[in-house]
Amino acid sequence: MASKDSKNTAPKDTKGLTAKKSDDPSEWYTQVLQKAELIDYGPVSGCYILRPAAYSIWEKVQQYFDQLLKADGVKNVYFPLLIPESLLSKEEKHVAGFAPEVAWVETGGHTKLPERLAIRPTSETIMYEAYARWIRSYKDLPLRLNQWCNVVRWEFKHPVPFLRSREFLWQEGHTCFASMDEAVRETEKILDWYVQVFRELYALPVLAGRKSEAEKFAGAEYTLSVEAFLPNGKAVQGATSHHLGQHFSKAQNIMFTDEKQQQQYVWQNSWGISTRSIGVMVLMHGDDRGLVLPPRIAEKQAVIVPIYFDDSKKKVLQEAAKVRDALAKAGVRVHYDDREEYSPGWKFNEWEIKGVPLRIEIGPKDLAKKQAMVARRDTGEKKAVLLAKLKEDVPQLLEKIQQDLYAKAEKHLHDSIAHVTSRKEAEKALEQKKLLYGPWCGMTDCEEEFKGKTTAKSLNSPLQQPKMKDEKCFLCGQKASRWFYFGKSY
Ligand code: 86X
Repeated sequence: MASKDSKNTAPKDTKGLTAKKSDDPSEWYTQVLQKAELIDYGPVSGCYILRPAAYSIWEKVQQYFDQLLKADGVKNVYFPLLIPESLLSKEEKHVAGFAPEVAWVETGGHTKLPERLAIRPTSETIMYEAYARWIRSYKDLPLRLNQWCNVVRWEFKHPVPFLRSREFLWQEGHTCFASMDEAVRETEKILDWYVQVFRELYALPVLAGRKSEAEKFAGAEYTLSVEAFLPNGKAVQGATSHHLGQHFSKAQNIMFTDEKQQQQYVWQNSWGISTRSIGVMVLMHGDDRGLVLPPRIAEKQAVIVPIYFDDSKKKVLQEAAKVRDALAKAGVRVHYDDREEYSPGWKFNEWEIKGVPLRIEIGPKDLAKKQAMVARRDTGEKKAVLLAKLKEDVPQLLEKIQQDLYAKAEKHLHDSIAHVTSRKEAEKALEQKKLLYGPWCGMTDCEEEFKGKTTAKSLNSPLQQPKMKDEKCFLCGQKASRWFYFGKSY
């Protein structure tokens, strides 16, 4: 009940986090996900329930990215979940290395199937089998399709919700072009869109660039990626955009007749972003009080908590409802928490754990001054705003929070980059949980050797970079070919 003494004395909090982000990050992460009601555990290890709070974030990503795709002429499709073993094995490099991760269906009811069926780990082979039949002439190109779906990869490393789950949601784009040039240009365009998703929605800065030979998708000519850098000193791949060259079109015979009546293999790309991105956002912005949501992906952007006593109840509830209506009209995703069975303090805690960007408190003293108290989730700052100004100030504040979260994360990223020119500097920087940036030879054995000793690997290499003069590889001292980011990674 909202009673006289409920205003400042929240009940001993049983909902709050008991782990600190800096002391025990993995316990903190587990608690945040559960207490913010993003995730619950399903009956199968590594397969998680995405509750409404998590799924709504994914829907925002879908909406935003889908719009970019549609405006650019990409069409959505849905291909079957089950892929016959013979089809999955069509492109050797595709399955090589991945085979231990494939989950299989072997029986239908009580009958053993004549051929095992893979639960899609990715859909290259099943889509390209159809592409080979659909594409006949240059007039059928480009063919640019995307699907939003789930995939299963039977990881054996211990599962982590969002970051390393056995089933996850993603979009996978699969495109075919008549020329290599068009395909190459598309890989960079898509990469840019992924940068935008991270920046504009998740308020996360990422490093965009090209993967090393060792870290690229084996079925690709080259792989572009965006990488985020987490507060725990680990990098994590956020999305990828591959140029597949003609590897798959040759393996699966995807050919077209060009304008000179010549038979040609198509040039292909594939690209994807997954629900892993939600985990990156949680880890990056969350704090000791719980989740911190960037306003653009928050289902509830502001929550109104009325504070009243018996004699002020009617008036407060009335005014709070008016504020809700005015904010909704101004385009704010506002929630009015008028539950009577919880105290204001209890509600404050709940919305804090759940990461709602703004809390608007309305009590009798505030109303007497024609104002409300507005508290920011990200900084804890609280200030009075005139009721009449809420409809302008709240949207502005939300935008400010979005920008500030990005700026804070960007500063962390910037401060975490160590420019290195020698192995000694590199090892020291890793101990300090830094990200390495240095001139590198690009050789796989050089990368492998360093990875064996430090577990750090190459992340990517910016597409635009300073001209190489006579730089030496920071690891082996041989001639360097490009500037690369290195770091410990998820
Ligand atoms: C690589 C490549 C690519 C479309 C993307 O990264 C974006 C969206 N696909 C995915 N990859 C596999 O090809 C793969 C294959 C098998 Cl058989 C597997 F079991 C796991 C895999 N994991 C990743």
